[in-house]
Amino acid sequence: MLDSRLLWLSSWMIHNANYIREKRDGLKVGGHQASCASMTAIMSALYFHALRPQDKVAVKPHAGPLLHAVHYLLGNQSLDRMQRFRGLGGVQSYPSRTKDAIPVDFSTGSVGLGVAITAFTSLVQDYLIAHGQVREEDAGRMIALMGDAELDEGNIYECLIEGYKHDLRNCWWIVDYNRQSLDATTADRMFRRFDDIFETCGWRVVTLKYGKLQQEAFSRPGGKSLEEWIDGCPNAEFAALTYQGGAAWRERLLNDIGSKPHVRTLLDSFKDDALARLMTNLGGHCVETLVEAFDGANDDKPTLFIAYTVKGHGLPLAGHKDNHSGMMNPPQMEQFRASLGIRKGEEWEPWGGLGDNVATQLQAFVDSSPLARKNTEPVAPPVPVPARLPVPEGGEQSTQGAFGRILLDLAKSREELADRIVTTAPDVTQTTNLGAFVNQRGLFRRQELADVFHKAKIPSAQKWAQHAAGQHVELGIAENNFFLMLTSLGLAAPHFGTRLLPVGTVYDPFIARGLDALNYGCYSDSRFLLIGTPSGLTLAAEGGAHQSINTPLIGMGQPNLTYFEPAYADELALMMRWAFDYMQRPEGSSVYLRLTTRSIPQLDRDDRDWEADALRGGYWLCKPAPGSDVAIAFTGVVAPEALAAWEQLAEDIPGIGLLNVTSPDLLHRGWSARRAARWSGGQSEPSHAEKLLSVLTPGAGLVTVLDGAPGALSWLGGVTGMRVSPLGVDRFGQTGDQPDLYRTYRLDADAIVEAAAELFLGD
Ligand SMILES: Cc1ncc(C[n+]2csc(CCOP(=O)(O)OP(=O)(O)O)c2C)c(N)n1
Ligand SMILES: [Mg+2]
Repeated sequence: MLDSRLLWLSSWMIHNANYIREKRDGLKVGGHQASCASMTAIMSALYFHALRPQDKVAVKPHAGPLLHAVHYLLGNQSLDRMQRFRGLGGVQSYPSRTKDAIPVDFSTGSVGLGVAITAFTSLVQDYLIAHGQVREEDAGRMIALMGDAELDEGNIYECLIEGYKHDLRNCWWIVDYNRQSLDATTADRMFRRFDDIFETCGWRVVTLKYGKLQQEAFSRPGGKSLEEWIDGCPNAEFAALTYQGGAAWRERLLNDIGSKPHVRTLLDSFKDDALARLMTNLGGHCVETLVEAFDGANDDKPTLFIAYTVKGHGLPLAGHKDNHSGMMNPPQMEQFRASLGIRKGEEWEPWGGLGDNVATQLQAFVDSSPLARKNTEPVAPPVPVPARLPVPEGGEQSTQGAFGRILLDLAKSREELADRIVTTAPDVTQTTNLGAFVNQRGLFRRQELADVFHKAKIPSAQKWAQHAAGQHVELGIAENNFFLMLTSLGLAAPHFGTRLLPVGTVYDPFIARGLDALNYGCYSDSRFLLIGTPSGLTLAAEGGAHQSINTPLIGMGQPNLTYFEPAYADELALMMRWAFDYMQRPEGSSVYLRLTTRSIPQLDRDDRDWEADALRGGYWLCKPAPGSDVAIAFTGVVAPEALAAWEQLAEDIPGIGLLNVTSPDLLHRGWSARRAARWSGGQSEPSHAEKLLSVLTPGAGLVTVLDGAPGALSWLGGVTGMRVSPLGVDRFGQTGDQPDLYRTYRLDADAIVEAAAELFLGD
């Protein structure tokens, strides 16, 4: 009965948004009635029976309305928000941790990612158990309710492999196996393939093909023939017959197996409606079958439930190949309402159409479910961050090298911060300078593993003992996994009430490989420190495939991620300290640092006056004279070229300024927020970019330069109306040594001087 309630409420919510609520823009509102209908029994059995308070669930994105219906019945969701489904401030289209008002354990939307995140969160739970921060007896199950088309996403298999390596446990994936995706019915050839794949990776596979009605019918005379027929029926034909209904089922079955013993009698015992119900009484629609299966999987082995279903089950859309975005029309909806006995005007009543006694009993049942006892997400106590992180010594340093040394210093310290750092990398631990931290703090493994090379006394710089207290999670090369791992680690605070400070390193160009997973993590408001290194064509000899170009634009364009690109080691130490603090603030975000392996001469600083501005996005390395009409603005590794050009130019253009843009992201955000604030209220102070640039004369010339897409800095010209000459990289790189490449791509001092001279002299 609960499943038909969920079916009604989800269908009605979508119907209301599309057919009843006023529309102002002529745009489709949408919603997925058929995808919801497919899962009502699964959701009922899970939420009102199997789920325990400590379990966490990712719900198939297009079944979001069902999750809201569940919480509506529990009294956690308001009528107002339900009525504003897909409208501003209303129920979100797809479950969202950050935008929805009900408890959402995992955001979903980009299919596949919301599934794999459950596995990584289970690994994080194991990490916390091993580190004494979560008790084994409190371990929850991480559960994904997924569509069958999600099984086509590559990141699922990357996750399976990684999960196997890490001995994944406490994870259930429940497939709504309706054998329909958005466009089509699933290829029949995939039958049983998923069993093989998952079993190979250590999972138990439980297939729920038949419901109790079918099982009973199969046990009757003629039943075996019916069962064999169902097993042999191609997916598309099964779907089409489902759509056509009882009479079509009968005709087809009589045609195919009517001459077999007892079949006709068996079929005659069902009227058309009952026959249609029988034929679609698949395992995933039978609460009893589901409950038994969930109860049966009572250990911690990762388990895949393949629950056979019909897309649009119980609705006139059932089985139609175009039903993914299909919707019941108003007459169909009327009929559906009437069939449930719900009176007009009582459509939003949680138990409309049911007698008072039944309604009271159902409400009591729902209120006593473990879900009703689920606590709100905890707030983790903050981890103290030291006032300063020591700056590594050395006249010449690269930011990547300095990063490794700052982390090593932390690893050797007794700071609580150091105990809460967890590092991870997609098979690039050594080449991104994480190795020293790992030598110090060890590799995390639930079961201890000896370092074979160390035991055999084979010399190696990497002493990677693997044990439960280790603080580095070594991953295979798949960047999607890397970002999902970071996301899960960065959600430890709201998920488990204890904060981890994840630090992940990846080759900067390969951020693009995991970009959707990075976006997913940011959308979930997970908090981590992402190190993209090495970056840019400064990487020189590695060639064009490894030289990142547009990552500064990713850093600027990605919400919930603050991007910095330091030039010097002292800037980096400052930014890392800031990041560890900012990652923990309610208004904070994840942080991305774009680093390099090129060593450059460090500066002798006389003071720390530059620091506050560096954390706002930029500071004058060489202050311009008031009213100066030319300046150079640079970001990151091209600092020596910018300085050399500045020195040359200063002879002819006294008072020329040199601006070190430490975060194009913060500068741009502050500037555009200030513009918007003129109309929408808020910040009334000039932005940092305006303050920095307003010392120059209006219409002054500005040369911008970075080892990346020039658009990351060229916008600076718009701040006070300057003429800009943007230097940067807008073509693929290639092999070469650094001087050759800087000359070829016009990042060298000569190019900066030429551009500045041209601006100074006028175009
Ligand atoms: C990465 C990604 N690609 C495409 C989509 C668009 N999309 C949403 S649902 C869907 C098909 C889903 O089919 P299935 O997972 O079988 O779910 P069902 O609706 O059949 O339950 C697609 C292609 C998406 N949400 N995410
Ligand atoms: Mg499907």
